[in-house]
Amino acid sequence: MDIEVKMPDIGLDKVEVIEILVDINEKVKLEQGLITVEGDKASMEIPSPISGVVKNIYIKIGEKITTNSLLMMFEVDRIDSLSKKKENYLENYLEKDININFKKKIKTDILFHATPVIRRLARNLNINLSSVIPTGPKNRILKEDIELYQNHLKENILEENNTININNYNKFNTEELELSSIQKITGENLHRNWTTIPHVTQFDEVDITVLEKFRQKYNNEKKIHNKISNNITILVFIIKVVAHALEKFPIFNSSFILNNKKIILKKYINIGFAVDVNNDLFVPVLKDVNKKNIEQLSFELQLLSEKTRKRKLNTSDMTEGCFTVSNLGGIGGSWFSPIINAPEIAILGVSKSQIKPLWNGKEFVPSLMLPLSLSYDHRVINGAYAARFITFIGKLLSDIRLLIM
Ligand code: CAO
Repeated sequence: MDIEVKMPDIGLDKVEVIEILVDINEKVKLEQGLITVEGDKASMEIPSPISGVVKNIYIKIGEKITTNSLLMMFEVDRIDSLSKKKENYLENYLEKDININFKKKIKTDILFHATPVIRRLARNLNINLSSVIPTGPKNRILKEDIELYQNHLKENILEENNTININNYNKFNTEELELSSIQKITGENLHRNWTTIPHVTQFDEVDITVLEKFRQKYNNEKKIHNKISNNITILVFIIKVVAHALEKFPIFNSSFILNNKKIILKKYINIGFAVDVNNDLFVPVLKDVNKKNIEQLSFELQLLSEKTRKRKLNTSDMTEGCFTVSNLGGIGGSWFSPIINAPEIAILGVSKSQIKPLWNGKEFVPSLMLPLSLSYDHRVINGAYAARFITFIGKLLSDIRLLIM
C-alpha cells in the first residue's frame, strides 16, 4: 500500500528544507528523521509518522515548504502488530488527518534548537533529541549534552542489567542485604566521580626506613615519659608531607569547575583521610594542616578517628577538604587505585610498607618501602606535574628533615 507523507503543522508558515535524511528505497522506522527544515529561529528535524520504504521524494534541498506540502511516498506493507502506538499513528494518518497526539509529538520535538551537525550526531548514535536536556544559549543542544545523555543511557542499561541479575538469583540459597544509607550516598558519589573524571594513577615506592626508625624512637621515648600518650602513626607524617607538597604544587590544591572550565586554587590546606566504619566510608577533614605540627596533627587525627568510629562527625568535620589520603596500610594489601573525592582533583592511596632489598650503588640494603598511588584528574593535572608531585612527597618521606628547609 502506498501512503503519502506530508509536512505536518509545526506552527511556522514557511520553512526551508536544509537536509534530506533518507534515500529512495530506504527502509524507514516510525519517528526516524526524514528531513531537516529551517525556520527563522531554529532548525528542526521532521520525524516519519509511519514505518515503511521510501518510494519517492518530492522535495529538494533549498525548497521552501509549508504545512501539507507533499514530502514523500512510502510503501507500507506491514504494520507491526505488536506496537499499538505505531498502529495509532498509521490509522490516524490514513484518515488524512494529522492526529492530535502526533501534532503534540512534533511540537515537543521542535522545542529544542540544534545544528544539523548535532542532529546528524544524534541520529548516528540513535538518540532522540527531544530527550536531551539542552544547556546551550537559547536552549540549543550542544555536543556535551549529547555525550551526557549517552552516559546517562549507559548507566540506565547498567542498572537494568543489575536488576535482571538480582532477579536471576535463587532466593533459597542466597541472601539479600540492604546497602546502608551511607553506602548508598558514597556509592553514588564514587560512581559519579569514577565515570565523570578521567583518572590516571601514578604509583611510587618510597624508602621510609629512616622515618620509621625516628617515629618508633620518638613514640618509645614519649611512652617512657607519658604513659597515656598515643602513638604517632606513619599516616600523620604522610599527611604533613602532603600538605607541604600542596604548597609547592598548588594546582593539586584546587577544584575544577566543569561548567566554566575554571580551576579554583585554594589558599588553605585541609586534608581528608578515609576511615572505614563497618563498611561505611567516612572522610573526616584535618583543617589547616600546613599550620600545625606533627604532635597537634596526631592529636586531632586521633580525635577525629574516634568521633568517626562513634559516628559522631558533624558536617563541618567532613567539609572543605582540599585533598584526600586513603591509607589501607594498617590493614594490608599491596597496591590500589583510589577514586578522586570530587570536587578535589587528586587523592593519595597508601598501602602497607614492607622490607625490600634496595640497591644503593654498591649493595642491596634491606629498606622499608611504602607504596603510594596518586590518582589525579587528567583534565587539570598533566603526567609530568603529577610525577614531580609524588617524587617530592617521596623525597620528604625518605628524609623528613627536608620539611624544615
Ligand atoms: N604501612 C605500614 N604500617 C602502617 C601503615 C602503612 N601504610 N599505615 C599505618 N600503619 C601502622 C601505623 O603506623 C600503626 O603502627 P604503630 O602501632 O607502630 O604505631 C599501625 O599501623 C596502626 O595504625 P592505625 O590504622 O591504627 O592508625 P592510622 O593513623 O594509620 O590510621 C585511621 C587511622 C582512622 C585512618 C585507620 O584506623 C583506618 O580507619 N584505616 C582504614 C582506612 C580505610 O578504610 N580506607 C579505605 C578507604 S577506601 O574504601
